[in-house]
Amino acid sequence: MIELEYTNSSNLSTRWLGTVLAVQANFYQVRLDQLKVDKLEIVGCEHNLQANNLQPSTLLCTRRARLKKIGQQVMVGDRVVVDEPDWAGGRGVIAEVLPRTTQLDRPPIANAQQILVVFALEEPTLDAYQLSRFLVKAESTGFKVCLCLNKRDLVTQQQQQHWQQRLEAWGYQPVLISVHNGTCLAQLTDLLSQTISVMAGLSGVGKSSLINYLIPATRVRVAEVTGKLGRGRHTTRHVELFELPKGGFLADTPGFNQPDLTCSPEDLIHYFPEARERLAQHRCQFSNCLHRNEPNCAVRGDWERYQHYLDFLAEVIARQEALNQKADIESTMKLKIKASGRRQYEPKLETKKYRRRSRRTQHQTLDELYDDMNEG
Ligand SMILES: Nc1nc2c(ncn2[C@@H]2O[C@H](COP(=O)(O)OP(=O)(O)OP(=O)(O)O)[C@@H](O)[C@H]2O)c(=O)[nH]1
Ligand SMILES: [Zn+2]
Repeated sequence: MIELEYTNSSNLSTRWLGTVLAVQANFYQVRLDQLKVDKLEIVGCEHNLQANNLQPSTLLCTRRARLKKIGQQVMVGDRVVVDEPDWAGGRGVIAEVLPRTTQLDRPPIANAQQILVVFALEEPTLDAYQLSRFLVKAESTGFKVCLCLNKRDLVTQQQQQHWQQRLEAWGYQPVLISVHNGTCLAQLTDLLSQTISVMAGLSGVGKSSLINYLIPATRVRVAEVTGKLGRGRHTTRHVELFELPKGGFLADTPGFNQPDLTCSPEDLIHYFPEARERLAQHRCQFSNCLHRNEPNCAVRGDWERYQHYLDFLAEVIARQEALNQKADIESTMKLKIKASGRRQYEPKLETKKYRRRSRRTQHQTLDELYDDMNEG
């Protein structure tokens, strides 16, 4: 058990607990909890606060040199202990980073518990394959995945029903909303409260609009939908946490259109909830079944996204083969960048037989050299 001491007599030793909202260069924006920490006991990730009431605040912090020295990174979402707040200047120093419950590397966020995949029913037109790719990528984090479809004002009741049923068959309970009309947003607010959620989705689906609606004080820039594809411009740049009025935080992530699938071929099937369901009921005959043509496969069959699975599988296999090939090349060749800037692989001169030897060694090892030449 780690115990952080707190001395009541001096303001300088006051310690506060907060959440890192944004990171820029060596500065951290920290939202302090509403409560002042009198005594903080940490057992694993649990913490226990005895506190008195003071106003909440956001401080711009640096981190203690000691943290830098031990290589302690501070991420968005981290729970941190802030020392010596300078209330007038709005500054503070991060003294400790509490143990993380989860860690995402891309985007870099600590302590998130769910991914909110946001797509639009129209503008841009909802594409099942693209949505499937986002969902698979989201599932690969191991977090809970929530699905939200925006712009319901742009489609008919029938189209809404169609997607609702179709996505239920995929194993999701989508929340259909319209940020413009404020429809069904209460349901979404409940899903997001008291947890850190990471939002992901195509550019232009209304992620910034959603944040502005849920947290009106933020005023994130919203782009006009432009161009033939009906997509908004990329306006979201950094990872940042937004505090929700009912508690919890929402992280916006830079818009991206084609998430790479980087999982292993064996893991891929587990990122399809409807296939997980099949696997929970029956087992494939072979433990290394990739669910293509293997006999007695429990997964192959009549489900809508089976073809998506096969396509994604081909993609992850190709990616893995390319990586293996690259590793092979790099173990025997080295990349040289020529004066012209051209990149070229050359054999590594590592083995004895290619190295230039000193005269003395040459003489001493003539026999060895002779053997080498004969072998070559
Ligand atoms: N009809 C309709 N349009 C919406 C709705 N929500 C957002 N929009 C519009 O969709 C466009 C794109 O919205 P943004 O909030 O910028 O989209 P985004 O997902 O944040 O885009 P990136 O920042 O590029 O990732 C804007 O023109 C919004 O006004 C909605 O519920 N209905
Ligand atoms: Zn199988």
